[in-house]
Amino acid sequence: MALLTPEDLENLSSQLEHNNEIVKRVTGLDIMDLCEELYGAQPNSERVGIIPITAGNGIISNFTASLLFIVNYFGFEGFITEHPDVTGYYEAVSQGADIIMMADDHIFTAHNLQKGAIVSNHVATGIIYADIASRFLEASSKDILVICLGRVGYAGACHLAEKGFNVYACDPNKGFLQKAVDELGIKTYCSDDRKKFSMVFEATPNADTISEGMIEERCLVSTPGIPCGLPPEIGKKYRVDLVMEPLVIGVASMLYSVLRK
Ligand code: 2YH
Repeated sequence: MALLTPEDLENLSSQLEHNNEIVKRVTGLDIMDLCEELYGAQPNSERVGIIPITAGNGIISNFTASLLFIVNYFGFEGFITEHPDVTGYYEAVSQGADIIMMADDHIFTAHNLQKGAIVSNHVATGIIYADIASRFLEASSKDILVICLGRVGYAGACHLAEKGFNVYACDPNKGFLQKAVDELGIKTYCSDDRKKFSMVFEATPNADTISEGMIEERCLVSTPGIPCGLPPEIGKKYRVDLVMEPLVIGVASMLYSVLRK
């Protein structure tokens, strides 16, 4: 997954509002209710310590402030540590954090120190975006397309297979595809099949991964990918409902995910 940029994090609040409306319209649940249902848990005054991390490419301006906004929006208490890195970790735990959130260039994690639950942003993001796609009220069948089986896509495909959906997947990496076929029992999607989907979970970091041949009119595309895999002209022509947002939905999934063991 690409490193977030400060520009990705602009207008987080309006992006959240916009996506919340779409999620509610297409699934019947808003993001908060969907998280509660997905994980069977609710926040109970947990304190979230958010630690800036300087490793690798270093601090992304707005990143920890955006996390604090999200933590508060979903009803958790939160604070950003004054110091980064190990000193920040010591500070967070000393100040009574129940949940630690921090990210370097490779992993963004939430760790519930009370419950011993830990999750990566890749897995939590995959699960929630796949789950949103699978809840499409207007779905024409239980067939669902997963585009890309990297860390995000695989986690989502696994969740969908466990939920009993007919999961079809494509990935240019044949090894990834075979692994998912063997481990999850999913089917490979081939454009020659001329099969079209009403539910699509797109998990690539690339633009233009969705073509006309893949989708039904008025389908739902759920994607955390930056840039968006759905070309705008196809989205318009097929009147696609698009759920796509850079941070909030994945972080909500992380927070609720670590509320249970
Ligand atoms: O954006 C990222 C990475 N792509 C990992 C995310 C995995 N989905 N990391 C954010 C780095 C934040 C920085 N270290 C900070 O400001 O603390």
